[in-house]
Amino acid sequence: MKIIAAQPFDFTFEPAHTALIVIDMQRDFIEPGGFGATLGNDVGLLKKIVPTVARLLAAFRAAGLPIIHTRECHRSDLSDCPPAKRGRGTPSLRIGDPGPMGRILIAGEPGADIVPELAAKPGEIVLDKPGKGAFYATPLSAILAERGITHLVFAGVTTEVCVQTTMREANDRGFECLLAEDATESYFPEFKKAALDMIRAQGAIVGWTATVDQVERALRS
Ligand code: TIU
Repeated sequence: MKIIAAQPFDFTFEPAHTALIVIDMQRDFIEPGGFGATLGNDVGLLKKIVPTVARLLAAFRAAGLPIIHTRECHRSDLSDCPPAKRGRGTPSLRIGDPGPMGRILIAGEPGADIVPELAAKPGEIVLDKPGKGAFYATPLSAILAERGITHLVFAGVTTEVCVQTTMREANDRGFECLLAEDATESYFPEFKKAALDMIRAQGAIVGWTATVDQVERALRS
């Protein structure tokens, strides 16, 4: 057993049953001209966590633990994109429209790829998901069950949208969940703070939070 000095209290885990899930560190959310930018967001904030996420990936790789990368994207015929999602709001480009990094949020287009600094290594799982939560319409439950995973460490973007949705889905499915606070980011700093606060409130009602330093220290211990 290992222990992460987390909030609101220690997170105890067995490395053999623990995996890292890195959510949607894609060019479409992090680089100019992608999905995040079409929604009117300043993507610069998200770019800043790339080195921290890289450190967390390196720690899990060094420990030989499973790593799952997710990508929010849709089939090229948009058959898995609900019209309600595509039609929402007044973005500058809609899902499937051609943009500077290819068609917005479409699988196989350059924008849907993970930023090169965080690319998956051989043996790591890359999971495409049509929703905000990574359990919806994906084989994630089966992938985790096959490997006997009970504990999940989360990183990625954005904190209050895809990361929080996936963490809540995992919590309801019985996983013990910890979010790496400095390896996640939102376009809205106040939403990041609120999401972290609500995750660990009420005795870790959704899960724990800890810094990448704290996770690294536990993995090395
Ligand atoms: N817009 C926003 O904050 N997020 C998303 O649309 N997807 C993810 O969080 N990945």
